[in-house]
Amino acid sequence: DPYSTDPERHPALRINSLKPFNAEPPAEILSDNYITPSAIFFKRNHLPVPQVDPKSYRLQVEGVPGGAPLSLSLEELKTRFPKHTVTATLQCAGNRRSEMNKVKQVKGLNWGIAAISNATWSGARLKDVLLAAGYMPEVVRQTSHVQFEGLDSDVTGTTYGASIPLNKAVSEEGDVLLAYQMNGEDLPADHGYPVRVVVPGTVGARNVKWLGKIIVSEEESSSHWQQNDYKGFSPATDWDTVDFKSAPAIQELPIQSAITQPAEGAVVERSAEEVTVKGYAWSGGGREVVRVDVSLDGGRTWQVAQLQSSEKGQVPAPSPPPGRAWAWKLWELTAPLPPAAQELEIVCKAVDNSYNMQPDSVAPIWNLRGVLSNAWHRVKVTVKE
Ligand code: MTE
Ligand code: MO
Repeated sequence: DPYSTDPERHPALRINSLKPFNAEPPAEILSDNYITPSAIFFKRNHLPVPQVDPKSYRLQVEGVPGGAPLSLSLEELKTRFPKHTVTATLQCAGNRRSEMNKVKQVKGLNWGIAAISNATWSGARLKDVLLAAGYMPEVVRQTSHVQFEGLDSDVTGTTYGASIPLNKAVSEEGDVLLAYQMNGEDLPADHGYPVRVVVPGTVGARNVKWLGKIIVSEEESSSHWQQNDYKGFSPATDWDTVDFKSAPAIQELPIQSAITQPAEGAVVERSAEEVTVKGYAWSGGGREVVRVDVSLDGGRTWQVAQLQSSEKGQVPAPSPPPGRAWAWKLWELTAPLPPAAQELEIVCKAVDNSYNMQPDSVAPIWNLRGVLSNAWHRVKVTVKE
């Protein structure tokens, strides 16, 4: 069993698949912490977790035009390059896929609303490592890509791989990291020990774990996950007609928000007189969430939620520079219970600083892989007299 050496996991996680391991925290506890504890951070593995010996580990860097191949030990990665820390939210392209499944069957893991988490990542800047491998902007085509290969592989030896555009990889403001720490500790085995890529603002799939190799190329990664997966299509496209070459690989993700409390089907007491609603909101590409609207009546009337961008009780973090809002915002609204309502249909929708908003329903954005599921999130609760 290639999975016999997988690490132990926190018992609170809701398991979507055991081998490979895929799990999300219960939504109600996701919004308890601004920084998600690593043990309950969602886990998305396509393959067995590789056992990597930190002493013999080498990170290979290849393909830099005009440069030379570079091989770095873990120690060299930690000591030769400045350590940089970024708080960034990771979201799987399949987050909230289960809502698409209710419209029409899609292919993929049936994620709820918690295939998203927020952590603090520390490591070397990818840009600094590429510079050490001889990267010179003048001699590299700006349309190039940076490919990443994981050390996890299937029985045929095929490894997990993905790529990002070169301009994101080398941008001063892109904050792409070769991270060796998560939340101030060595990366946990499930999250890519000893080194993973963190591409803030970009879909989870490009944040390659157990990083073995970096290749600068004029082509995108040839991996299945870059070419034939993690792409968006029209609701009109089905498995007989789909042409994966016709759509770009998902990179920056769209605006997203969801309600973590109360849970679907919860009961609120009329005598409580008020209801508290909590959730998260985030947008890709470093766009900052500027507002979250909440409705208690299915979207007829709205109230503005309070946004929280640091751990409760702590001094709020300074606003990120424009285009570098990599971390989610938690939000909360306490409102009087509408008189006479026996049921509440709670709805949330977020707005980012480009005024992108979420679509109001799932059907128009339904796609066969069930990715990019970001419609208004709706939760029904009962009011008990
Ligand atoms: N990297 C490797 N090497 N293997 C993987 O299976 N899964 C990707 C990405 N990086 C994956 C990987 C996907 S689809 C997601 S959503 C994120 O890792 C999940 O990161 P996490 O498990 O740290 O939450
Ligand atoms: Mo993912």
